[in-house]
Amino acid sequence: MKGSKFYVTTPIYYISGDPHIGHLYTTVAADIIARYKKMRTTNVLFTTGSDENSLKIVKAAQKAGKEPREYVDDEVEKWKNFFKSFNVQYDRFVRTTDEDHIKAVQHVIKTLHQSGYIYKGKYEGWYCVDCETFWLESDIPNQICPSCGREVHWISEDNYFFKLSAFQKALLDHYEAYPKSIEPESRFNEVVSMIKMGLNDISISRSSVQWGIPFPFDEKHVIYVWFDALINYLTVTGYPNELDTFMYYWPANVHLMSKDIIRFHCVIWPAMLLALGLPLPEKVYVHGWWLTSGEKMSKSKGNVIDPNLVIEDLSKETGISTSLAVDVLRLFMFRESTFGDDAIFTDARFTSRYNFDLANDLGNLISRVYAMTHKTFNDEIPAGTIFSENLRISILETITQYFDLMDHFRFKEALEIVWAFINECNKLIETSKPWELLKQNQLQLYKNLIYSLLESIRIVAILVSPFMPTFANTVLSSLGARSLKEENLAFGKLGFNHVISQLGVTFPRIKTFQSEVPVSKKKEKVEEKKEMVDIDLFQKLDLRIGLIEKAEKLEGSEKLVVLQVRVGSESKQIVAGIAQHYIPEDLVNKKIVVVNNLKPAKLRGVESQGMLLAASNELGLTLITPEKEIDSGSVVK
Ligand code: ME8
Repeated sequence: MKGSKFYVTTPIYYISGDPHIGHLYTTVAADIIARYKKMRTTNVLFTTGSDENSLKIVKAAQKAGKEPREYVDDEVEKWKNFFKSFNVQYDRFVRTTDEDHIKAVQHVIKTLHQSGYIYKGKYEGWYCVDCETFWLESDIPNQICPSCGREVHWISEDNYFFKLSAFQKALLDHYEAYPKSIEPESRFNEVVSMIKMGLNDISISRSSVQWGIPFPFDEKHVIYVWFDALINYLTVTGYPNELDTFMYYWPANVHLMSKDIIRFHCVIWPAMLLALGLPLPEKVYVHGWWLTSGEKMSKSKGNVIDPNLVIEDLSKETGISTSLAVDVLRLFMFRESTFGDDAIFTDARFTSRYNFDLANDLGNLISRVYAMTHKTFNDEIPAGTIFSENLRISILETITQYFDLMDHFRFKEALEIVWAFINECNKLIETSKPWELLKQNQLQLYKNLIYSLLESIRIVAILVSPFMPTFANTVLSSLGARSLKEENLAFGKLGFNHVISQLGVTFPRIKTFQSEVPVSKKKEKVEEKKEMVDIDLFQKLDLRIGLIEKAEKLEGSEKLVVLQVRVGSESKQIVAGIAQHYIPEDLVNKKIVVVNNLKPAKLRGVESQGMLLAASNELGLTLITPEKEIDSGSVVK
């Protein structure tokens, strides 16, 4: 195998539930990375898959009245179709029941046994079936799993163990040498302190369970599901038999996942690789959670965002095709979230992103430029050159910054750069006054302008193509320019005289949108009536307009944000329970209503010198803000 390579993975999913936006997020992130790398002519291996040898599967199969094998064969098709419908182009969907995976796992076990890293012992301890995780007594006050909150079970059986404890120093040395191998940095620090606290050997077999990969030299045991699952990252490279592809693709360039599974990926997995004498992955990139109604999505809470429903609603509301609606959701997920931080899905955010970024900015640019091409040139691309030196520089800078940000998985910022360029093009239409150029008979300048704008649209289409592949291909083919490769990002690739096909209104505006759990399905809430108060009591409250100048999440709290709020000439600190509804950076510069004369109180040890007003219902929470511009410090009455 020749040339540069990039190998990107997602976790392999437990397919006993339906896929939701969280699973889609990781998988589309990998797809975006893969498409971006292909744009830059790198050989890519992008894999995802299903984690099937778990107890969860046995339970779900029983519930469905099926044998585990029949159950996984049925479920896996749902997941594959789901990813396909979101335009995910993986190279391999690995199943842990695949023959080559079973062989790879058994090979690893044999190798580690021969080298003395696997030994037999007795396991006694707690186990969470839902997380497939062993827990120490000290981790689980009340026998409740710290990860999912469900009950844990006591296990006592003869097991095989992996000598994880032997790798504490080697892992710490590795992380000291490669501090960028886990990102974001906060996750790196978390992992290093986890390792410093000491590592115990881990049980890697179960004798009381039949479903799973048999231990190669002791068939009474099956291999612990996590030990088996992690090895999928080797299986897909051809390990251990296809040495050429294995040596070409291994180590992985990046493993993507969310924060709940970093101990497995950043402690156990590298220790297994060290024990095998194999190189460690270049990077583990840990993204945040998608939250809805302020909580991590989970089926049991009934707050899961179903991406199919989002697409269906959007398509119905706007009339755009479902494949374009897929692009919109793909774009939204990465324009809205900072990759690495938690993100919140609400209809309001989805609608305003769509209306501002697509209907206004991008959609307007395309319809204005295409309309001018139609009107003056009868849809033919005019023979022109770059309109101005500024535009040339701006294109070059946009591409350079985009590459740098995409290389570091900073998707949101990369898209911001592209959108800044889109808006520059929109501004160029206003400042260059094309209708006046025509009136003044400056035809060549007008041709240069239209050609440059069509070229800019073509370049934008290539830049957004990893996120919005259908949109990119539609635009490119309307311009008669198909290639998504990096070399086509150069200005001047668009052929003259091609007759463009008009696209109409690419993104019609959304007026209403509803894809969260409908209110009607939520439990009825009993209206809470409060006793009547007289006006004197109300007038004792000093309500003021405040301007949020700074907002930070309170370390160690899921709910609290610490705000610095200007109220007239005074600045005060307010601790508010809104972290699950707002991203702190989005709060800065918002004007809110503050209860200014509330006695200070301490929340989680931090002083709060007031309170803000907000309204909430089952779907979420919204801050009360003034309807018109008004100075901070103004009295609210
Ligand atoms: O953990 N927000 O599988 P899993 C963002 N089989 N991402 C989310 C999410 C959310 N609300 N919910 C899920 C397993 N994810 C194991 C993995 S790998 C060798 C074995 C994504 O089905 C995220 O990537 O529970 C998370 O790490 C993964 O789904 C967990 O998937």
